[in-house]
Amino acid sequence: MDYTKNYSLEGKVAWITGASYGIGFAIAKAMAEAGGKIVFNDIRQDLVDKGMAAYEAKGILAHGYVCDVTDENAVNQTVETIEKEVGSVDILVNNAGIIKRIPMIEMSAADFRQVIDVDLNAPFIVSKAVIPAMIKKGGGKIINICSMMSEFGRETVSAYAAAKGGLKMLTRNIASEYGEYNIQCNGIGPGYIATPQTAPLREKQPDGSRHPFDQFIVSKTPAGRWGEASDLGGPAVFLASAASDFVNGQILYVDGGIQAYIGKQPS
Ligand code: NAP
Ligand code: GCO
Repeated sequence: MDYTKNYSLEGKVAWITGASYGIGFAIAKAMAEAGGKIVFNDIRQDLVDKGMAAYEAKGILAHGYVCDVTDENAVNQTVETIEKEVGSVDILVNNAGIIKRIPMIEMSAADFRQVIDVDLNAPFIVSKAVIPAMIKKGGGKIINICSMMSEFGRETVSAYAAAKGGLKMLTRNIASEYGEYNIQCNGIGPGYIATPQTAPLREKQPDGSRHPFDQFIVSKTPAGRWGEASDLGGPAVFLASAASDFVNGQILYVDGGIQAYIGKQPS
């Protein structure tokens, strides 16, 4: 028996939210290569078009929809459209997310709420929209993109850490409430990944030196590098496949070992 078949997503409909680029795009690409039918969304048509072109360039026939994941009506409408045009969602990856790096006492309540809305409320809204069809179908997979900030805090990311900490517990609660319907809900906790979201932390300094935060992360990571979005593809395919049918409520950290390491002593 070819055990790799347990990792196949052949014929499964996978919706990766906010996946025109970045981590979502890399996860979608890996799932496509594992046989999945890829669905993604973004908040504007031009970004969906850009995403469609990017998927096409990789030889992937993706289905793209304009949808703001914080808008429950838009999400419910999109689920109906996906079901008509592609099929009911077998795999949901709650990937769409934002961050605002502002010292807490300088952050407006509106900014705090916006981060919570996208990073925590939206995974609730989208999961709630797809679970009924998963139950009817006999099961499904939900993967929430958490963060190291599901476990740690740091200066300026109070809203993001609160959201990602909450997303860890939402993951565990969906696993608890819907496991009996053969729905597995797990999280992926990426370490520091080189995407547009972290670009400000890697900007070259005026004197051409590396950003202090860039140097900090590399010194704290045994792998000695930032993660690439493609590093998340394998873990995502595993959690989306039959190979993980008895894995539920777990957060799989894909961080190059940063959480295991005290950090390289300064030379
Ligand atoms: P990114 O490059 O900023 O991409 C985020 C994606 O989410 C974009 O496509 C964005 O679309 C979309 N999005 C934002 N708000 C949305 C909304 N309301 N509705 C629909 N789509 C929306 O971020 P990334 O680095 O790929 O991160 C993806 C996920 O991984 C996020 O949840 C992030 O918190 C998490 N994460 C990232 C890292 C890292 O180091 N990069 C580490 C741990 C976790 P627009 O272009 O339209 O804004
Ligand atoms: C930051 C970074 C992190 C990463 C990621 C780490 O400002 O600290 O953006 O939050 O995005 O979440 O796992």
